[in-house]
Amino acid sequence: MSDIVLITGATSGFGRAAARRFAEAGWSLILTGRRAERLADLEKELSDKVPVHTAVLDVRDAEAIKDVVAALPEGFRAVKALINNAGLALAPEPAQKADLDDWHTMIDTNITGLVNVTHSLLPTLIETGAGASIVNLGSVAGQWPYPGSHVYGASKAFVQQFSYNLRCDLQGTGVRVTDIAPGMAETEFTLVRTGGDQAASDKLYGDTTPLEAEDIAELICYTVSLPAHVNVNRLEVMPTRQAWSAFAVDRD
Ligand code: NDP
Ligand code: 8X3
Repeated sequence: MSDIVLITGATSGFGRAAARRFAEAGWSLILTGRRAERLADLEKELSDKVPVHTAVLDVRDAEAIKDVVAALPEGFRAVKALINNAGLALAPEPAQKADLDDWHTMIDTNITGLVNVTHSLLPTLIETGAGASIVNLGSVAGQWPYPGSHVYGASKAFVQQFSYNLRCDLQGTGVRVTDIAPGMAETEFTLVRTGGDQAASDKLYGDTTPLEAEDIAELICYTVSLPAHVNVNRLEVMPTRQAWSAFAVDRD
């Protein structure tokens, strides 16, 4: 029987690329996200290659997650890898101009959603034991401050520390935990962050060479496919053409 991966946010970006990469590697796929039509398209695309189960899921809804896990069909229950990828940034403006609802949406999705899914899958992953993995999508924004990152970056700092803390508690179970922290990657991320501003997205990713969703999918698949005794704690990855910048100084 093939290994089983559950991916949150499989309808776009890293999640969709990871679904395709895991299919190439022969894994059975549990694909989740809010957009049913995209899940159906992906199922149609990949189900010739590997078994695919899809479930419409908003990770903010803890009860819905329990239902999805309880309703996993035979052949999809023994999940070996959980990819906590669903997430978003909103409100690119400075903190003092940001909408409080946007802050709550980021916290509810990137923090509460991620712990909801993790909590529901932990018993299964522990039962799977040696070789099981949780991969959490953090960000360089969880480590490095920049203007307009406010709650988004802070939510990804949570993801990093939660990943490390999980490792401590899961020691002895065989379940591995990894925080993958990408830098700038061209997906729908900036469209979502800017409320659908295609020009802003094109400008950010234009005239340079951002990471592609497939780059991160490759790292996700690589991480969970390493021998069971190897745990990658954190992988920070940037485009070669992205680096840190100088401190900002306010002057008279
Ligand atoms: P995309 O916007 O392309 O994809 C985000 C995915 O998250 C979508 O599939 C979306 O699906 C899903 N999602 C959002 N909110 C929810 C929700 N409430 N419930 C379930 N699914 C949800 O962005 P990326 O692929 O770039 O982002 C994936 C992850 O990577 C995020 O956690 C992001 O923070 C992180 N990241 C992105 C970077 C980048 O530069 N692109 C860099 C570093 C980290 P749907 O709308 O159908 O629910
Ligand atoms: C997204 C990457 O550089 O916009 O997590 O913070 S960045």
